[in-house]
Amino acid sequence: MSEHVEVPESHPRYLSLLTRHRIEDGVEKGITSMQGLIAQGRGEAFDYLLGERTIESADAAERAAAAHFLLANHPVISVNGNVAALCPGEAVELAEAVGADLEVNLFNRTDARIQAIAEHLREHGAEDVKGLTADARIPGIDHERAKVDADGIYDADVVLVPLEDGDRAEALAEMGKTELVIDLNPGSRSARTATVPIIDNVMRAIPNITAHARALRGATDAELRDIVESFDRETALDEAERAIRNGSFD
Ligand code: PTJ
Repeated sequence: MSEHVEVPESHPRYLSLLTRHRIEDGVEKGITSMQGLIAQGRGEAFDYLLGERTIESADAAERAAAAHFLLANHPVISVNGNVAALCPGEAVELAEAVGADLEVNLFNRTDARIQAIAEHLREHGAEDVKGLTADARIPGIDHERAKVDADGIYDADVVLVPLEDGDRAEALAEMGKTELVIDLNPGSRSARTATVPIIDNVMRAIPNITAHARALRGATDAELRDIVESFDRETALDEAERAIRNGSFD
């Protein structure tokens, strides 16, 4: 949190204010883009209506995501400037829990931001951070998000894409990858394209996927496949939309 601002934990909007400070700090450190501030504002509005909680259908999506991770041959967690600012330690912990790679992939890509994010993830315990080589391209995308590592996202069978824009989500789906998308907007193109749309705040979703993965560690492949197959993406999207439409303005 910014050193100059202290928010008491008793403040009714403590978590939301903490989130804002993390994003502000991210911008100050050269991790988060200015557009990341705007994306955060949009996400906050949806989260407010959701009641800033993980709804039941999102928890089911997080459990299905954990099962996908545990069944994967090569899972990768894509990290952008918002995720790096909001939950770097939690992303590293999830990567360790499910044996996934972490790869920096940016919409507003600059070398300086890529390096700053990789360094920030290392400071939070990451040993190997991908995304710096960028020696492969996702077909069908004409912006910077196409740039991926050949032995990272390009080769992955399961990719977690938090706070995505729709283009890459669609292109990754075209490549036949299983996409786990975290986005507070159930109507966003990426959520609508995802194999598993997780309509939750990334700060709650990532630790909860880790918790599910730990709980499922002893499960057989058949049990994991059962979890994957019984998850219904349309229900998850509908439930989230209903919760938001009925959300309270208190
Ligand atoms: O770091 P970069 O350069 O890769 O840029 C990242 C951003 C997020 C700026 C870029 O991907 C972008 O512009 O995204 P969009 O198109 O604004 O979409 C962001 C989506 O994430 C929106 O649907 C928001 O509702 C959602 N969102 C914002 N904050 C959160 C969130 N979803 C989950 N958790 C959040 N904390």
